[in-house]
Amino acid sequence: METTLIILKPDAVQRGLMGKIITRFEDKGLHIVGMKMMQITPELAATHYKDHQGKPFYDGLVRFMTSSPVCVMAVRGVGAIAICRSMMGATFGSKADAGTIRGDFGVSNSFNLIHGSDSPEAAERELGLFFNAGEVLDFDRAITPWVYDMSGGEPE
Ligand code: IDP
Ligand code: MG
Repeated sequence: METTLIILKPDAVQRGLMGKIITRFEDKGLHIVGMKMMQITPELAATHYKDHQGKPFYDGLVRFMTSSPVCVMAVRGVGAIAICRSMMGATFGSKADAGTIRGDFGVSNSFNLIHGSDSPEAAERELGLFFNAGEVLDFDRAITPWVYDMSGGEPE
């Protein structure tokens, strides 16, 4: 099982879209194992987006991410990182396919509603940035044997 960091960005929170977006992950069968609202500090935004420092959109990105509260989630499942990225859609709302979160709920290229880790290394790093020890919970979910075929012992 992989666990990935999802951030519902300030535009998703302000536009009242948290419930609709969270429902997509739950409906897919993914397991939400951590969730909280928080205000991102400029320091945290800089650390999180360190790979983008120096790019033309960087200052605006940090301003946006710190402008209003976000909802951060730890989302677990087999292949959860790639599944969440495909559910999010392409970076720009104007280009994202219909059926994806960015494609269905937004048109902006910078206000694109959602962040998701893009690799196992990024997921581990980012979960550590946004969640304190004990905030990501390990618990069994009653529906898991119906979400996955467990007949071989492993979720399939
Ligand atoms: P991702 O969120 O799909 O992984 P990245 O390329 O990692 O996309 O960029 C991080 C975030 O920076 C994007 O989600 C978006 O909010 C913002 N961003 C990226 N490229 C641009 C741009 O060209 N103009 C404005 N904002 C951008
Ligand atoms: Mg990225």
